[in-house]
Amino acid sequence: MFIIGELINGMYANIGKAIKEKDKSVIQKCALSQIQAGADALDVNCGPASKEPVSDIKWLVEAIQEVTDKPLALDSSKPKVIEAGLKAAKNKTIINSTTADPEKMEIILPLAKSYKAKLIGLTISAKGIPQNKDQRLELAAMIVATCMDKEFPIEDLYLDPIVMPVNVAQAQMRDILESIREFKIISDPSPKAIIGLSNVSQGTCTRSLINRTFLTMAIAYGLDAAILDPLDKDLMDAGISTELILNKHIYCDSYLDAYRRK
Ligand code: THG
Repeated sequence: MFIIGELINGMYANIGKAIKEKDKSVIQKCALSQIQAGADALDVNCGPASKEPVSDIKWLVEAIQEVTDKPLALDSSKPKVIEAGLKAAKNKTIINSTTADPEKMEIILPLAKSYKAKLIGLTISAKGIPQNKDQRLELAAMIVATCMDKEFPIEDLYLDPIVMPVNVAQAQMRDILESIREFKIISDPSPKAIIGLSNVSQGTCTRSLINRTFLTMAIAYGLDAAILDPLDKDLMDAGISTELILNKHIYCDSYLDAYRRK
């Protein structure tokens, strides 16, 4: 499982404040603690309150790069913000994200290609978030077809079914899980599947439990990557144990320690 740490997001009060006050040490500590906990990459999102997201993302990328070479997932709906992040980044990047809209893909795909970035494609269109599996798969197929047409490597494409909070969309959880499985058979080579995990538990009072239950299920349905809170140790342990049971790691009595030391 490829883990993208979600905590460098201006939506969190401490990060929003650090961005505003240009306090590098808060960001750098947050980066290092997520990596220490097992993150393979870091999501970078200026948050809804940022008034200057183009300069803020540049500042964030530069601050993070002073302490780590891990890949950065540049998280913005604005192509100009993503481009500023790509320009500032010295290491691997993941564009988070494009939608299935042709106009959006027209702008994002050339950026992904010229910066050799991986790409997250959200199954969302101008009509909004899909309400069932068929709508998700239709948008996923559109994204895959456009990538093929524009010669973007499908192995570098991560499809995201858009996880909704279980307390407002309980009837959609099964569709989301089945979408993950079916994304993988859209084409050969296959696109990968990713989710923003914490969305599932927003507004609930048992967040950690719901997060790790959903992660376990999503991995069983073929999930390749997740944006999540790597500081949640029970969550990380659930992910490692699920992969063990699916025969993705060799077993020993101390497999959790052994996995972390890798
Ligand atoms: N898919 C993709 N990218 C994404 C998402 C996705 N990026 C953003 C988001 N969803 C994933 N990241 C988070 C980060 C935080 C939370 C949820 C998802 C979260 N935050 C607390 C809340 O809203 O309750 C904030 C707590 C606080 O303010 O301290 O839940 O789906 N591709």
